[in-house]
Amino acid sequence: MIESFVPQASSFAAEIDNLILLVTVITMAWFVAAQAIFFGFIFKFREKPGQRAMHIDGYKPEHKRWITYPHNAVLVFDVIVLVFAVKAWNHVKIDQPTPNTTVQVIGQRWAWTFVHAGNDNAVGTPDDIKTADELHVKVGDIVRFEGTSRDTLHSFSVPAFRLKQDIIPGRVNSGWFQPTVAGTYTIQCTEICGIGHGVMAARIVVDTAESYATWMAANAPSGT
Ligand SMILES: [Cu+2]
Repeated sequence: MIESFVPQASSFAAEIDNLILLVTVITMAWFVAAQAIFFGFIFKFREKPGQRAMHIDGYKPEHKRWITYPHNAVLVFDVIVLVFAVKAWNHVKIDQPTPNTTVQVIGQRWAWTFVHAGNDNAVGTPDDIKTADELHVKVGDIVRFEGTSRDTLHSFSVPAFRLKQDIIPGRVNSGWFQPTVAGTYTIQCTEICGIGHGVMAARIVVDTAESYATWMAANAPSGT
């Protein structure tokens, strides 16, 4: 359903969408039920000839039950959401699978710069490839990212991957993703970081193995 608006292009995108869908369905069902009962009672117990509208203060046990029973049911649904949320959190944020490559994501007002690992798959070596506002990764690779900021709070977000990570000055905020569909997707800063925040967009190109090799060769620093 959500994928008809934003494509699912990472290994954990479907899990995040299912979680959003679960929360939406549960809250919608309760909203509709609560409103139906609310307006149904207003209509049924309204003042009409031979019947006065009643003032109910909610202190009698038979009235209070209308709050306590649904409240307990909502708590049960809370626990159900929590189980799936913790599962997704562990999968996406806590477990860090062994990466195929690493990339540095650097936020500054108001652009993203990236340091690609190059052929040795390690950053901080002479074959690193530095780019501004364009990140290249290979489809199927598990990519570890290390996010740093040169100035203020930013947030690295790739909607098609259902990925969002705050980038905090003075820290390295790391994470991972595995792109599953080749294509070009939007990167957005999702933390209000100043007057240019709205234009702090970049793109991520998910290359096929061949186009990734071509890009790496074309952009390799001279002498490596
Ligand atoms: Cu920003």
